[in-house]
Amino acid sequence: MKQVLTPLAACIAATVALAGCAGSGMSSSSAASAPGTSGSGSARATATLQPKSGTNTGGTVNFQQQPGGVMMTAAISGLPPNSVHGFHVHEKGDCSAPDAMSAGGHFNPTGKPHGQMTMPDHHAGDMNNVTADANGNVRVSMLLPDLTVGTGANGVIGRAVVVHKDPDDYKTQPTGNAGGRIACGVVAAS
Ligand SMILES: [Cu+2]
Repeated sequence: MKQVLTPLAACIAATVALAGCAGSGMSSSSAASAPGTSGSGSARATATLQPKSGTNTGGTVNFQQQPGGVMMTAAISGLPPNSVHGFHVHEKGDCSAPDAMSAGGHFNPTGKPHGQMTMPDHHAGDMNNVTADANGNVRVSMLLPDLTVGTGANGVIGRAVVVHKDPDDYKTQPTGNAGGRIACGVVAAS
């Protein structure tokens, strides 16, 4: 199982209207911009997903500031084959609980109802469901328009990324009825 994302693959997935990929390179450049600032074209953050609720689910989630929002790229492993899972940014950067309930609810700085990213009303931390392949792996990128890579009001740094046991129905309030929390990772500047 590969858990290492290639920047090239992320850029291919993110080709739409993005000029930043050309400069993303293969090296980390955290010194180039102060972590925690928002709006920087190069601000990045990462969450390492840890297994929760007795699962073997893990992975890595990267965030990079782009002109239209935050490009999120995830590599997740250890899921049941072909399974679908709710996937959100949660408000508290605390994955300490065995069931990850310590991460709190969905990150919702603007007080919106829960929904799908494409719907007018949704939490800033609402992301689309992720679907595992036949080997139980996920590789996906999404542009998250309501977030920044920073520590401000809409910032992902200091939040948590949660993978749920079940699919998000995009309508049940405020959780999407996505079931238990099977992996969790705290988002830190990178
Ligand atoms: Cu969630």
